[in-house]
Amino acid sequence: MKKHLGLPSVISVSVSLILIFAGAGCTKKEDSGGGASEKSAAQSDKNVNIASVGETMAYDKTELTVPAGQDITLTFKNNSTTLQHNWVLTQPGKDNEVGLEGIKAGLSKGFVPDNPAVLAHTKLVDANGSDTITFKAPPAGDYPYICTNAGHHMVMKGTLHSK
Ligand code: CU1
Repeated sequence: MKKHLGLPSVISVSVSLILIFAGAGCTKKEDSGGGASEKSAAQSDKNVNIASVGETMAYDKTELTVPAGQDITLTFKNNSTTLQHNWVLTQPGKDNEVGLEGIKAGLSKGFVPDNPAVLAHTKLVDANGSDTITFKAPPAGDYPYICTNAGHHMVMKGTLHSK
């Protein structure tokens, strides 16, 4: 059952297309914080660590880079003392749809909907907890990741670069 999501979905797709074209036309990355952050964003690794930031709805990394088609081991550490979070990787342009369906899926499903656009996900991790998953990195491209705990996906998100 696909739902028409209207304008936000259109905007999301448009933004994704813009990002795809921007990425295709230019391999130079924005310099935002000097060499160290550039390296961490560009570094491609089969072992990935990501965490939540304090009591905020944010990941400590908004960009991850992995080698396409390889088996990836990802550990998500939840540093909050109160909030539950997860890490959900989706097909390009599907983050908002998956986030909204996740709310409906509810706590019993860890807010992860039964949707083929979900490529990989951790469990819903309790405060101070962590979860490690393995998954095959998708074909080369840019894929959104989100936390699907109810209300988080609009702000708690990032992009996985598979290359
Ligand atoms: Cu979250």
